[in-house]
Amino acid sequence: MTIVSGNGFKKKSITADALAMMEVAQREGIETVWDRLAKQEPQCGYCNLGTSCRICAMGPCRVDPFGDGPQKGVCGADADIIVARNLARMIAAGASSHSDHGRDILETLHRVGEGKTDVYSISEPEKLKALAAEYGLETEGKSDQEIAAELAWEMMEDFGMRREKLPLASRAPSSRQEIWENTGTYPRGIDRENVEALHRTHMGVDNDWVNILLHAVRTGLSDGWGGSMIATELSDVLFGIPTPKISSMNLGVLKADEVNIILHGHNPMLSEVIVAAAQDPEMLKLAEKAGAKGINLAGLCCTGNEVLMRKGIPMAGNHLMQELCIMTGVIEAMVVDYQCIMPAVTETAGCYHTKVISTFDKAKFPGAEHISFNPENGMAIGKQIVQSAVENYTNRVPERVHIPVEPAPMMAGFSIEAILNALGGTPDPLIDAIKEGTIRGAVGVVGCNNPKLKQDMGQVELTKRLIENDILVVVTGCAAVANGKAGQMVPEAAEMAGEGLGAVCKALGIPPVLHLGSCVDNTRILVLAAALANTLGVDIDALPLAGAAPEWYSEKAVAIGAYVVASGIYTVLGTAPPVFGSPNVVKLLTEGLQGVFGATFAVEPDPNRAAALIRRHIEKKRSDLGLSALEPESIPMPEVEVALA
Ligand code: BF8
Ligand code: SF4
Repeated sequence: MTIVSGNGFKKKSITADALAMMEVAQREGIETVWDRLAKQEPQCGYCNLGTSCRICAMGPCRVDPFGDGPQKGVCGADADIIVARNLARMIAAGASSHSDHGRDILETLHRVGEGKTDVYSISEPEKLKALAAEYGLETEGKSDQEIAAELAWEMMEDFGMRREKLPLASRAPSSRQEIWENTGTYPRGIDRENVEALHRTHMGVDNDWVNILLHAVRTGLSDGWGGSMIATELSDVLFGIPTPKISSMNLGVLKADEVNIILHGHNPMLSEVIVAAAQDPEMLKLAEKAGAKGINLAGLCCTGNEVLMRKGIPMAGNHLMQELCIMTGVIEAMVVDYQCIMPAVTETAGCYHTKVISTFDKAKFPGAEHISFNPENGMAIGKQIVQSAVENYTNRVPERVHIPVEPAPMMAGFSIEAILNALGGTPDPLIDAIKEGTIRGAVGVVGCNNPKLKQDMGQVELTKRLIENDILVVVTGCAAVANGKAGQMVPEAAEMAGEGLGAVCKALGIPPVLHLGSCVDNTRILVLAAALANTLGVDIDALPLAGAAPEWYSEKAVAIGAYVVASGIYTVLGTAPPVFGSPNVVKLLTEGLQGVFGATFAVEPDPNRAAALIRRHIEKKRSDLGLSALEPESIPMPEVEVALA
């Protein structure tokens, strides 16, 4: 095997733990995501532009919009149609992933309602009742279990075809809902929009590229105001509303003298059970017998974020750490559910004693041990998984143990309820600070790692520039983990913020970068934005807000981008989406959407330039609201000087 990352690995990450483990990979001849990327290069130019199509057997086709090659596929589809279809399919896949996760949580609520589970119960009865009221259900005199059953039954309709509008979308300002109605993008049924997206993008159905993209937006909205929102709301109801707590991040959270279990994936159903099973006296005794001092759980990706937010479980790393963490030699089991789990992890684990344990029947990994998770007897399965990890402790090879860094402390747990609580119960202090200009605005910095970009740099640098210019940053997903590792999420990080934001954070004892949770929890940002807009009596697009996904890689991130922009929030992407083969589609996404949804996309890989774009946007919004504002163009646009990869 050729290890091509070689001495170039310093360019691949800004984090000390990743660089240290890349050295181990090189020394031991273990392949990583960066090596595989190098072997793919140069990647296909047509696919990068979005102008390749393989959706039917008359193809595959490639069109060459800027050259002398074919301008149409065999069926006659041009670059606009092919790019729009491909983008719509990305959004449908992303929205389906989030929404199917939401469905799994919903089915769990349904089981609680039916009394068919040995492990789950209602943790937040008040939130359950409030949700039931939103769905028009009578709760008076009913038990939590009865309400759970009725609410679950109602929410199952959200996935079907009887609704004309998704109920949770009515949380948006009425002016926003009117835009959705007038453009035919108001989401109806979650499954319906996704299936229709697949139907429309079959050969010979929707061939009007604008019409395709409008439906893609509707599909995205069915995720943001539907499937993802259900996932977040019901996870809170079942597992608890997150509250602020101190925890830690990076590979230093692993323990050399304990059994280490990594929780990787997205769905908190299983990980919540593992958290309970790992505290079971019987399991702890087994661990002791095996010679370990305890059982240490650590998260990866969004499952990690879920248990960090609610239980304070430390986080081993974000997306690009999944192979590297195994090379510490201390992982007894990597327990995976679904999404963003590279199939490569089983091969890396094969170089060590680590077991990869897959748990969902819809997500199997060759080379992994499969323990099928069933919520009805979840605790027994949770214990079986923990026991399997504990029994593996004696197989650890002490000479191969290498935990390269000390953990970085950080604060997580900022649900909207927790933010309002920190503000004294109402959003007014935040609104006042924005009005006064001590806080200029707020930005959601979200999304993934992508090996094409230096790991964590986009997230961390962009966040730095924003907070030092008094812009509050809220984070989710793998972006949040980057900020945590970089020390931007402790209350002391108020020192890194500008004078105005810093003073507010110090007064409240909070960091200038607030961890809102996993990627489905981007819906917390929608809820906060809608609450701010409704309080001020304006639409979301009038607010000094923006979104950014500096290092996104996944289809889910594209779905998020679609619903965030269609909800009125300007969004800057760090990785270019595969749309540049159609100048028409690019113009629509970066300019045309402004007239429809009051927000657009921008693509800017350089975090300093992305920060300037966002600051200009926020100052423009402030000025439009009649608030004190800088002249947007007075904010300098830096030259590209950062080495991106
Ligand atoms: O849903 S941020 S790499 S782990 S897709 Fe995946 Fe991206 Fe991480 Fe979470 Ni979100
Ligand atoms: Fe080619 Fe058209 Fe078939 Fe796509 S749908 S593969 S462009 S013939």
